[in-house]
Amino acid sequence: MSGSAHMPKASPRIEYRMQAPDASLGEDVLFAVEFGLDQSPVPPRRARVGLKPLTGAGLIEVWHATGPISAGFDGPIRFTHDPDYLAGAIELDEREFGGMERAAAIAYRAIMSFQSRSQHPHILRMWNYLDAINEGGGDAERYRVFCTGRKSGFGSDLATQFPAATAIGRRDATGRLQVYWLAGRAPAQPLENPRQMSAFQYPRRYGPSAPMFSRAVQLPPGLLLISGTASIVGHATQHVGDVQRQLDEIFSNIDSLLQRARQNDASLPATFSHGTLIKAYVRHASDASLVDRALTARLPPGTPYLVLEGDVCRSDLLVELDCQHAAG
Ligand code: 3EB
Repeated sequence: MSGSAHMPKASPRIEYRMQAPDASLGEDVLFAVEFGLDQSPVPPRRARVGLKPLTGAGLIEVWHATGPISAGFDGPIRFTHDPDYLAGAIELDEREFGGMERAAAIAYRAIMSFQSRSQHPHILRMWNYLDAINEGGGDAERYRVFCTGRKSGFGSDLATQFPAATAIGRRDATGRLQVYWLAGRAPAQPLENPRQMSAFQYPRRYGPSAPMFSRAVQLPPGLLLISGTASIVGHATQHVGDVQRQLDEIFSNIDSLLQRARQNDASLPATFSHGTLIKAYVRHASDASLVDRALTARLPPGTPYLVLEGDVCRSDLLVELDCQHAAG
């Protein structure tokens, strides 16, 4: 853990805000993420996730800055930072790198090299969006190939101090690998879920290279960034073919992580609250209304959330949830 000299003054404040895509961002914004199939150029300080919003169209995810921001480039990486945090993004066309494995390895090697030279060296949370994630059988499945490239690009520096992460598939036949991330001047506390095997220890049957991520990272005080969470207990998929039960299992998994995190930080609410940001990914658009009902029942009235049409990394998983849980 960091000494107090390195503790950030504030956790990054993240919100979902309804905003026209062409409206400019204030100087108090570190980075923003928009969602949709729009093809127009992406303005600076932004990423666009090419998944269709089934609920929450027009919401953008705003990462507020903790102080003055500055922006730059490092090879294929673009970044902005404030005194405490850094937002980075890289997008590679797999076809220029001879396929998924090498594209992922090169992207992650670039990220690790950049981060090791950065004033904000600690990677906290990463999002990965790739084309046709479930294409290919067995170990040739593109998600597994991505995991191999990512693991090789990560190298051995992180040991088990992995960031929280998400990996979701688009269906746009672009061959575009998109990674964006949040890093900090100070490290966060990685957390594992008592109900789930650590992903980086998954058995061989799920692929030759385990997915290198932590179930959550905790940024005291008052912020928990939870990885994409699916209907997995131990290492096994639960409730194949039943989206309602998969969703209930996900809520149990998230609840378990919240209770685990509250042992370290009692300021975190025990249940979903106004500081909870949920991003749901559904494989089938026809499941969105079921997810809507479940989320509106659990979130305080009026809390914005997103349901995106996206493919989960095991073909038997129908739904996955990203969750950022903040106090206050
Ligand atoms: C799982 O728990 C479901 O490869 O970065 C969730 C979050 C999942 C992140 C990743 C994968 C990733 O294994 C899949």
